[in-house]
Amino acid sequence: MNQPYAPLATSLAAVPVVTRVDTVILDLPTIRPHKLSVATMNGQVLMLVRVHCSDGITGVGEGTTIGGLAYGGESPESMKTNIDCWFAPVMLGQDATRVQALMARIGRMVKDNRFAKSAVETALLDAQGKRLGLPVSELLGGRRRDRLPVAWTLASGDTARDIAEAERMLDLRRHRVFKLKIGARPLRDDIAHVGAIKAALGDRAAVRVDVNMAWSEGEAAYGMAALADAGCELVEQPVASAAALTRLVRRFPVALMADESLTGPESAFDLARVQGADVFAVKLEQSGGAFNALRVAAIADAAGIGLYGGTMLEGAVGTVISAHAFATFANLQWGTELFGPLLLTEEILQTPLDYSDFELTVPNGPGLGVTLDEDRVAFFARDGIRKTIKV
Ligand code: MUC
Ligand code: MG
Repeated sequence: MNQPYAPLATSLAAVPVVTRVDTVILDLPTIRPHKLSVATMNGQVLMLVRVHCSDGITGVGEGTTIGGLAYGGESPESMKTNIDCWFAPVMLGQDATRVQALMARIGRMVKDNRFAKSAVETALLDAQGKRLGLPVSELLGGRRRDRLPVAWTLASGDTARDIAEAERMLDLRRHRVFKLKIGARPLRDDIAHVGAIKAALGDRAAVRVDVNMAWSEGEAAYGMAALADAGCELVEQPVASAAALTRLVRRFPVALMADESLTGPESAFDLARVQGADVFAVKLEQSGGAFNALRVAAIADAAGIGLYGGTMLEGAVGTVISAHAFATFANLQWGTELFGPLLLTEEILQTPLDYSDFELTVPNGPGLGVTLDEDRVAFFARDGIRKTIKV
């Protein structure tokens, strides 16, 4: 007689469980100082988490922030501590194949900590994809595209240097959409900076700005009008308050994008309900992981809000999980900014990601489809080999 299901005892015995959770912090230099209104970054700190399973499979995930605690309530160090002390005990011995069930279990025991949750979920998805022989994008519903357009951020703080950098990116055919970080200088200086860059690049490139919440509502009203005149096509999070975003949207002939206001499906729903933005910058870490990012995208779609694939300046692992998620989005009208690994001087993958013809190729192998170069990881680990050599 056909037995459609294996007896319970056999299937339970075969279930791979989480056996160990390791974390490590890497310190990597950036190619140049990266100046935002909230912080100047001279390097990036990556928190890598590895989830080891009883079937011998290990998945990897990553957490980063921007300028330590300058952008939000989590730091790479807080992610490491909280995963070591509070996530790991909740995960050990649990079924590693039920990623959403295990994330729900973690959610019951651990409040907030969206970035750390995103890193752990990434590692579980990587492991499950490897187990099934499928790219993570297939576990997230199935990819709709293999290549993603990638914008570059000009943030050297110097107009001439930014123009030269943009010209180099155009020559290399790496980027033709440029996001300018503004908000740290007087408003008129910022407008002149944007206008000079747009005038130099002309129709060869699109120019957008990110104010990272630095402006008051009044400054934003003046700034958005002037930026539209300067040929800027999109303004990202000019003010902190979601209510102020709602009052600014569609008053000027320039798209308004929400970033920091989006902290997951609930805030996305609140903003969508009042049509508070033209575009959502979806970030996996800000959303609390890939599944939540898909929920944010579905809310935007339902509300007629455009989508953009954002970054927390992640390294390779965080960039690739974002790429897998964005590859499944029904709409991605504004492309992505998944350039994080290109801002770092060091490669930590065995095979670097493919950035070519203005796009990033979404890896196709099982899981995330990337392999860490363990020697490089050991070298750049905090208190690791590099530190030992220096001392
Ligand atoms: C942000 O606020 O969007 C994305 C690109 C970049 O340079 O900084 C980030 C953060
Ligand atoms: Mg932003």
